[in-house]
Amino acid sequence: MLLCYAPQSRAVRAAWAMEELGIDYEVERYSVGDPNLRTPEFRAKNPNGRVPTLIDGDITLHESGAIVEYLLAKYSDGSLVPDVSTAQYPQYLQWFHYTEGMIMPQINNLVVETKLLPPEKSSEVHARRATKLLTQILAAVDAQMAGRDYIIGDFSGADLMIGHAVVMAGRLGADMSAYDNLRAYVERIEARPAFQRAETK
Ligand SMILES: N[C@@H](CCC(=O)N[C@@H](CS)C(=O)NCC(=O)O)C(=O)O
Repeated sequence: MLLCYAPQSRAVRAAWAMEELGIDYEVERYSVGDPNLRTPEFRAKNPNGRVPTLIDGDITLHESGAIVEYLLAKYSDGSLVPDVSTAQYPQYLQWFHYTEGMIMPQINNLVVETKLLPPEKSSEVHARRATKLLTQILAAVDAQMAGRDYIIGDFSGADLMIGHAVVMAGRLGADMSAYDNLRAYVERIEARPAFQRAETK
């Protein structure tokens, strides 16, 4: 198993999933904005020239949510995914997909404005708007976390997605001062040894 990885990127989710599941994997390391992601060789693995990209034998996947679902379906004993007959299952889907659907678009905007564009092309107005929207979108996650240690109660595959996104949001400057539950969630995620290993591949 080979993971094309960059630190401080969505590739951490894929590495974290494999660390939690105890899967052996190799890492090909890049950085966000790396010209090596734009080569024809790399684009043959991922047409968008991005990470994560997972290669498992003759299977290549290049969408973080799909990679996490694939790893859980193929290599977990089912422990990180609630059974479809339970009340937790629709909640699992909801928060798993809230990550790329709601949180990440604002994180993308923020990263573009604050990290990727050169100062003469970036816009403080756009960055402020993205930070404000990101903070608003996190309110629903904070409410969901009330009385829970993880997003659906027990640690699950949904945390691999949304837990990572919430950690990223905090590091990028989302205002979590009113979100006590979220701040505790971030601490809980960052304390997991598998998450720590995944961050430093
Ligand atoms: N929806 C995709 C997004 C992938 C993506 O945008 N990855 C970013 C890092 S978080 C990337 O590879 N950026 C590299 C670059 O633009 O240089 C996923 O979830 O995997």
